[in-house]
Amino acid sequence: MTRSLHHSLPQLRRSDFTSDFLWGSATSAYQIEGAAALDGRVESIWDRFCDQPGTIRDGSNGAVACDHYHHWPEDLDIAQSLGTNAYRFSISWPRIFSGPGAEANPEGLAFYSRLVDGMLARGLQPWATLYHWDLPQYLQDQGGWLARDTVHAFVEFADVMSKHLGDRVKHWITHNEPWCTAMLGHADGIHAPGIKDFKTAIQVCHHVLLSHGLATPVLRANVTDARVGLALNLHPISAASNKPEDLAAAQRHDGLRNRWYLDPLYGRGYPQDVWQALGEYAPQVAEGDMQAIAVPTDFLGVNFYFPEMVVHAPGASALDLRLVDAGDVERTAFGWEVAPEGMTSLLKRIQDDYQPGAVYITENGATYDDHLDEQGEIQDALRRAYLIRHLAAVRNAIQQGCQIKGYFAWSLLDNFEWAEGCSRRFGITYVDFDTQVRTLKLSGKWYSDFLHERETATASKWQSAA
Ligand code: IFM
Repeated sequence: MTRSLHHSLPQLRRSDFTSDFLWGSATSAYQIEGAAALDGRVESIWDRFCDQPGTIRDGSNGAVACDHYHHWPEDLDIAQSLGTNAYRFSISWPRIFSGPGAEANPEGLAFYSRLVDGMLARGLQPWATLYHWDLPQYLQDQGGWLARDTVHAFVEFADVMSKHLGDRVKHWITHNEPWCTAMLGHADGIHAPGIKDFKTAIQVCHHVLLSHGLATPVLRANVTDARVGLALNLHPISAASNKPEDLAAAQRHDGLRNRWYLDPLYGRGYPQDVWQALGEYAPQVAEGDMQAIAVPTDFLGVNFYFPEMVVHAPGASALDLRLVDAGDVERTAFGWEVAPEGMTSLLKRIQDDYQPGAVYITENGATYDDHLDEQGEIQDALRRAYLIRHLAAVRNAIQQGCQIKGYFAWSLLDNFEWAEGCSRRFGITYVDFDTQVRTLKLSGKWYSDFLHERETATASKWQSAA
């Protein structure tokens, strides 16, 4: 059930943030590019996954998506018109490498070169993500992320891309949301490659983290003034009751959701409580792996969407716990709880527990059921309110001492939302997938007013509309 509550919205101005705060929007290759069979791009695990009946809610795929491969100048124009000064995109690995031992594909390299030049020409600082889930299928055929060789293939990919773009791209995100790669793709099987095996997922997770650790020094070596990090999806976790067993379950869930990534990245190794709870599922770790994963980074990317609540439930999962519904709370159309206060507390906890230096909100956004009205407009007042409230949450976290340096709205465009297909719209720009016409939504207009410091952006104007 989607429930929206009428909230009084916080007053928010761009000047609440420092003048060097980075403002952006984010996308990813498979979700927007299309052109799946063009200019030497080979099959990705998502092409293969989407072909299997029943995997994607509306039966769609990313073969065309937003056709950003051809529409990119218009899309970057939109990002520029918003008043953003950064743009986060990802690089499609199957556009660059076509098979084992193959040379990098010149047409793939040229596309990203054009794209980056287009960003720079529009005053948008390019933020490149290397892995946003579209592994080449030929690598999956050789074992995918379960195979340690894929770690080395990733490092080669990072090497080639940073040599090619490093004169212009200084900000590099190695991986987007390793939890999703591992768990949704290899335990739940609801994402590509569709494997359902928890032990595999835990090993995949280790290899993904290791590939981050080994690629980081390569990026630094190739790029003068490189700033390297990765983007984690992190969640505030609570117990459904104060019973000791539920509190312990929440601790374990937090362990696998959050600390399993943060602890090793910040030099503490895998959290021992989770390692023990995993028992036979614990990953194989070679000598030197943990030191590699703990390589210093320049920033932490935080993707924030929703909190989770758990109960102790023996046998329900490998960690003997189950997610529970938080009840009558405000939700997006996805059913995700809307919890801006949770964002502030999560950011504060990250600051206190890990002191990550710089933090960037590399994704934050919401899906609602958007409709074009008779005037051809999308009155997504709920998404606008979501943005205002979450940006206020970021501001509050900064006031509490968090070192947050930038914010990327997810997403610039409606796009292919993975297993949900094109049925879930996260964009601040509406995309008509039949005509490829783009229309800035009310939320996008608000973001633009806010960034341009127009009076129309002040929250009081929106009180009744949320
Ligand atoms: O669309 C995704 C994105 O690819 C990764 N983070 C979450 C978004 C919304 O589900």
